[in-house]
Amino acid sequence: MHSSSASSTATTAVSEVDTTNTNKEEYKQCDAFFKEIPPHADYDESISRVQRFIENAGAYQRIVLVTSGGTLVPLEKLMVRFIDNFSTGSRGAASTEYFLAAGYKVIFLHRGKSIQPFTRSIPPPLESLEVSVGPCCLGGGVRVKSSDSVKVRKVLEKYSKHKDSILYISFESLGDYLWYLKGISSELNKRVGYRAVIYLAAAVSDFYVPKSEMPEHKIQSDVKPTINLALTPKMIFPLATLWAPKTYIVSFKLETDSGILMEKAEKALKTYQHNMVAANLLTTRKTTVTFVERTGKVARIDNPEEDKDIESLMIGFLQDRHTAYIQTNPSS
Ligand code: PAZ
Repeated sequence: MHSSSASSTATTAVSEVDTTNTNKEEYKQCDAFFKEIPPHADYDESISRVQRFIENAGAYQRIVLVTSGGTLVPLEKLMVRFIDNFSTGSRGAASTEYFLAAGYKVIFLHRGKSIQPFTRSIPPPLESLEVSVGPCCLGGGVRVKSSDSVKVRKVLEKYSKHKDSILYISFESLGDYLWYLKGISSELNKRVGYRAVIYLAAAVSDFYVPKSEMPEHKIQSDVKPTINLALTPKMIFPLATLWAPKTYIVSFKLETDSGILMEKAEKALKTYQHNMVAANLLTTRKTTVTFVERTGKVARIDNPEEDKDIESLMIGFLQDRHTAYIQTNPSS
């Protein structure tokens, strides 16, 4: 049986922070990053797709931007090598399915080859398909093996139900990702407002190689290379205060040391002023996630069975919190 629990306790409320002295510097750092790193060649076309998706969604529709997978950081302008991270995209892909089931439309901003909604649950084609005997016209050809057919059918049914409610936008690099985050969140703020959720499950690199430090050509191996990394500007602050202040923003905090996780989650809320942090540890991220809210409320979601999706419980919890948020913003 699927056992799970969500427990709530109140901690000290995360206090409001006066941003007047800090925001100029934070915004400036982001502007400098966007001046240095141009958007992807498909950026304008992708933002037009986002606009059409939102327009077609209807006036009262809730929409969530789910970010998923890891960002790549190029080491050379003509890139051969890059820095990457561990993220598989499993969290974002599973969450997308549960948001769809909860009635949200989803903009799925994902790393190109990361795990995808729906296909994540079916075996790869070379394992699940077989050649059937006889000529094609008499029913011969390729078919799903009987051992997989129930599973594949269920996924196909779910996919056809939701396929018009999901918009796929892919990224590879840190720069592509941050441009899309800014562009899509601004559209959501303008056109969807309080009914929009921004769910930041992607693992975003904290470091990058500035253009001025980046060699044009492949780094040669005859000398030991020196790579100068710069800190990626913290984008959640401008996201929450400038680009998309009406939206309900959930960021994720990943740590490997359990001793600092909650402290870091609370600090993130205080610094960035968004709505919720989902705190998780690398090794237990599929079984435990702790939500911390601006009000100071803490809710721990436990899912002892790793083969079940913890995201089902997470999205149920978030949907309730988002409903409460919409209700406290009467103009929505
Ligand atoms: O992508 P995945 O399912 O392998 O992992 C999910 C996760 C750990 C990347 C996500 O839950 C998360 O914590 N994202 C934010 C990571 C960060 O602190 O940058």
